[in-house]
Amino acid sequence: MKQSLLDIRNAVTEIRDEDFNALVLRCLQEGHTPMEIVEEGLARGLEEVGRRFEEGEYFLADLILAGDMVTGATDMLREKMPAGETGRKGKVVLATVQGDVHDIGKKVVGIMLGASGYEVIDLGTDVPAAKIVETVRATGSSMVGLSALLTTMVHGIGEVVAGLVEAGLRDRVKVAIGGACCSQRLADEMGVDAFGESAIAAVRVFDGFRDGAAI
Ligand code: B12
Repeated sequence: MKQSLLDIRNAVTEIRDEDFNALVLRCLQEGHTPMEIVEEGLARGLEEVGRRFEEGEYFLADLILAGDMVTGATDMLREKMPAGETGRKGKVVLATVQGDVHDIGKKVVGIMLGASGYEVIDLGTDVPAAKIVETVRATGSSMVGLSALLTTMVHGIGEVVAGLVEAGLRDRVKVAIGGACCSQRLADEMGVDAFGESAIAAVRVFDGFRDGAAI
């Protein structure tokens, strides 16, 4: 791995925010794509922060600081992404499930989907199932992306599926999930159509939805 990507990863892991955005910019200037910087640098660094938190070496304040560092860098990278022909591929309603405020990964997924031609309706974090279903109905969207990082909140995924069924929308709407606590197994259990392990996978998943259905 290139040194500058490693430097980004280490800065996040060790929560060194001094000159952090300059480091990210340097990496861009060296020719790395925003996606490489996110996946190889920022996300890997956060993974290690999460591990240290789990082991009691880091505290909540550290999670917050690391999260802020990465959010700032992600917002900066968003501006460097090519604007796709927005909406060409259809509308995706994106949300983090109720009770969960993690949004860095969802934002990255939104950036990638936008850049590859989807219109992204990002409802934010901690979103009740009813609001997601209502947005699908009101916008006529046929795709939903749900982010879930907390094991304790995954039931929110099932609530969205149930809400779509109840509203008579399930037949024409495809649902994908992603986030640290998601897996193909969880997707099967919750009755959703797909699981994506990264933002790049998210594009593949939603492209697959379009190919498989008359949208
Ligand atoms: C940063 C962080 C925070 C920040 C979030 C800031 C923010 N604005 O998002 C803050 C400090 C707020 C936070 C709070 C908490 N957190 Co936290 N957090 C993290 C951490 C370190 C990184 C998450 C992250 O941003 N990763 C980087 C992104 C890029 O990766 P990602 O989210 O996985 O997204 C990628 C893919 O999953 C995928 N993807 C994501 N969404 C979607 C959606 C679709 C549709 C698709 C296809 C793909 C996809 O693409 C993304 C890009 O590649 C993780 C550790 C980890 N390993 O995940 C813990 C972690 C998720 N947190 C955890 C916990 C316990 C908490 C708290 C409960 C702590 C507490 N005691 O209060 C609170 C909960 C608050 C709440 N109600 O939600 C646990 C969850 C354990 C569990 N399994 O339930 C983790 C795993 C840490 C740990 N190892 O213990 N956290």
